[in-house]
Amino acid sequence: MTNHWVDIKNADVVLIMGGNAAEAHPCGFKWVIEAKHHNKAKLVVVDPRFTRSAAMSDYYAPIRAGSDIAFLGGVLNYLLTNNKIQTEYVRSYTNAPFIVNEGFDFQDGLFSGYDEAKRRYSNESWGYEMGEDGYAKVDPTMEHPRCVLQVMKRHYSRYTPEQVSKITGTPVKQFLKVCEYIASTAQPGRAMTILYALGWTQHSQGSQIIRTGAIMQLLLGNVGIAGGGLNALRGHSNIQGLTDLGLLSNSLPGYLSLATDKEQDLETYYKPRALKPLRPNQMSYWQNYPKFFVSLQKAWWGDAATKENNWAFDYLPKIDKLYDVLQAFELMGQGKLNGYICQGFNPVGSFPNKKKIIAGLSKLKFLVTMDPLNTETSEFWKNFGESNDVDPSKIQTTVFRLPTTCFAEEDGSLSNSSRWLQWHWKGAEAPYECKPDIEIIADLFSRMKNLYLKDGGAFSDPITKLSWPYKIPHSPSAEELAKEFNGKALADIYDAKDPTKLILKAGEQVPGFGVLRDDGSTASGCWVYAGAWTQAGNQMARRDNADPYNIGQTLGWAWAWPANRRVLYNAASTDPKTGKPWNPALNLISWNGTAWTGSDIPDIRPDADPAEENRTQPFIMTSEGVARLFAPTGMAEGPLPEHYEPFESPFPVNPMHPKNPLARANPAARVFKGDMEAFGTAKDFPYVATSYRLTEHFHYWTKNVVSNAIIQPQQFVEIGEELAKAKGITNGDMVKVSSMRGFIKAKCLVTKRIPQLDCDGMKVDTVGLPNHWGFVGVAKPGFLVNTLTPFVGDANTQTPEFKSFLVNIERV
Ligand SMILES: Nc1nc2c(c(=O)[nH]1)N[C@H]1C(S)=C(S)[C@@H](COP(=O)(O)OP(=O)(O)OC[C@H]3O[C@@H](n4cnc5c(=O)[nH]c(N)nc54)[C@H](O)[C@@H]3O)O[C@H]1N2
Ligand SMILES: Nc1nc2c(c(=O)[nH]1)N[C@H]1C(S)=C(S)[C@@H](COP(=O)(O)OP(=O)(O)OC[C@H]3O[C@@H](n4cnc5c(=O)[nH]c(N)nc54)[C@H](O)[C@@H]3O)O[C@H]1N2
Ligand SMILES: [Mo]
Repeated sequence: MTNHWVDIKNADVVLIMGGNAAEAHPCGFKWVIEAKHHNKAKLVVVDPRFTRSAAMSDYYAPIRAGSDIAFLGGVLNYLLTNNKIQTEYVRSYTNAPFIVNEGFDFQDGLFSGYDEAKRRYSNESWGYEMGEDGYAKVDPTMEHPRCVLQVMKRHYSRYTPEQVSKITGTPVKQFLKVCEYIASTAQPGRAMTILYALGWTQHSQGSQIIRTGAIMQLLLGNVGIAGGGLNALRGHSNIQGLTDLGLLSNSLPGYLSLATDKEQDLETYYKPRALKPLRPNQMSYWQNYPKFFVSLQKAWWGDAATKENNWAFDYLPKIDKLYDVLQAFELMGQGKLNGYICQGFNPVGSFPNKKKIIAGLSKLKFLVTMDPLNTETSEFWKNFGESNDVDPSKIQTTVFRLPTTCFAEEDGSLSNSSRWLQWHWKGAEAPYECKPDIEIIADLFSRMKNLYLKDGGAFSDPITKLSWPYKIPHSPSAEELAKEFNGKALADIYDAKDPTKLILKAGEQVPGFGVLRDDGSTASGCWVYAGAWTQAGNQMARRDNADPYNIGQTLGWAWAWPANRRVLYNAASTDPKTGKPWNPALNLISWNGTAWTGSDIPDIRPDADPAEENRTQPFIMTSEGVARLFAPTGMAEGPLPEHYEPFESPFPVNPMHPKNPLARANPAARVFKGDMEAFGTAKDFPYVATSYRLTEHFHYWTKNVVSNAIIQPQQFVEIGEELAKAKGITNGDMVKVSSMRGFIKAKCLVTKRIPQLDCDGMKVDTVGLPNHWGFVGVAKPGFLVNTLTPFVGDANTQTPEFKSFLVNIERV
């Protein structure tokens, strides 16, 4: 979230699109109700289904799954042609005035720089025109034909309401009504928040859907303000913590990244990461990358990370490709990966194309599951049901099951969607032989280290020299780890501007990332968490809910990264000329003549006077200092979002580019060899399927709980009345739903809540698949929804396309 849960109450319009907060985030959804009651906010829901969120809305519009870029592209066109943008905000705080290179082009659905053989873009032609002073050129009038605003106007002019309706199936009138609600927030003093989750992320173009939402919010001046923002409602209670701590194959803690195999020395590694500012006076905060990186290496390897060995840079692996979950199972299937530690993860249930997942597991020599529960994954070899995925007599895989505790049986902190780190205390002892995850991993580590010390081995330094300063080596405590993430001074630290002024003594906890150094004198395991456990103690355990401005800004409650800031980019909530809030009633920060003060921690240089020419801008993490409407780097499939069809869709061509087959689905998405042929077509699988959650279950855990199993006992699928009639299906019938990858059988619920859509004369029906059951647990054993889903992911994140694919349905 750019903002936070409580802040939702400050919104004038709440757009829930690509999520179903009432169902999947029922506690947080109360702030939507607060906004409605106390702020007269309008709730607008856009979803293929009339959901529990829609039931509480002021306006609902249906949409075909997988077509959100077309919808939002149409909104951008509406805003740009009707001048419903907050012009001064856009001029000062976005890259709308930046001039794009002459070489940039977009033709037939493809941007310049496409390599068809590699299915990959080179982004060389997507940059800005550079001036002789070394800075990017801008045109503050935003009239230059190649400035970002004009490039965008041309790009989105193709998304007319009629074209949007053809692609999305949303009737023109309903689409325009949603545009009106959205456009009503283009003025200072009105705010819209967007709440989204998997309905946006789980698509082959998910990242670009989210970007389109962000672009829309920027044009409206809704980013950085109270009641605004782009708010990802995260999933598992600590999944925000997972990304913060870098638990992805290409990440390091604090959004640092692993080096690629082309970056074998430290200087080459820093170059694309510690970027110089593209405009005068801008902070380009990532210039501090070396401080965060060296501090991380010191936290991990202590005295073994020295200036001479480049802070142990060689101890880190260099990656040749992304090792995401799809990649791991692809490699397993090829026999190139033969051991797998599966910690708190049930891929047989949760990853696409169950047959392919099971085929991969079947080739392993060993599988370790660490879980409080028994799972489908630990029993993959059982060949449950009718799908005949495995022959148990031929499986050689040894499965080790290590029972773990769960969060209620441990101390620790959870990072929620608001970026708040909230400390929690153990509520009960774990039963039986369960051990905390930390203890299992720590024990595994010490045994491996001892083996290396005893027997030697190739390049064992990264393991034998790992710093391990915990009181009980086989069981580090949550407190010790939290202090390590925060970081401490390894030597006396003096003020950078006044070298006589001692600011921190050796051994003291750092107060924040501002004091981190790149000379080895500080350590910090996750720079964005610096400030969470300072000399003043555990900030995550704070429980002061004082709200002095009465707008939900409780800076004394827990601790938020970065720097306890609650609304990111909050300097954009002020008029660039005066530094006074656009909306004085919702004061995040304002300029008092000498400093920035207010209800939040300023997201700008503390003494950045608005009167200064070229003063520091609020988007300090970009090298431009402003937000990117047009992204010259960072996106796999182009600098501006464009509609592509899901890999399986009822449209044989992309209606935006009917003549170019290369531009049908995301041209930069990674498709493994053989998987392109495994996509189905509308001839055999004429219906759009989408999968989702129910309040009554949490994934595949609660089917182990009797009470949950009683309320939602078994798999069902949902279809609309038109489709039911066409197929002769009545409510309660057993049906078989099949895709190119297999089939499931389930009870069918016929509902008015899934409307049939009309896409330019083509009738589109949706099959809804709640995704909570399997063959382990106390609920009725049966099929897994992910038998049906395709093995393809988003081009940037590799999040699987769970939300739009093709199926057939028949009564059995
Ligand atoms: N009770 C309960 N709560 C949960 C969970 C749970 O299992 N049970 N899981 C948690 C986790 S891990 C997560 S990640 C979150 C997920 O939270 P959500 O993303 O809100 O949950 P989903 O139900 O997967 O999907 C949301 C909605 O997206 C819609 N949708 C599908 N395709 C599209 C599309 O193309 N466009 C648009 N606009 N909408 C589409 C679906 O119809 C559905 O209503 O929930 C969390 N909360
Ligand atoms: N078709 C389809 N598939 C989906 C989705 C969808 O919308 N549609 N959503 C996707 C999403 S967003 C998610 S997050 C995934 C979830 O997929 P998974 O993470 O694979 O599934 P879960 O059942 O949430 O959790 C896995 C296991 O973690 C265990 N666990 C709980 N607490 C602890 C602990 O403290 N330690 C350890 N070691 N284990 C613990 C649980 O018992 C459970 O067995 O599913 C994905 N799959
Ligand atoms: Mo999730």
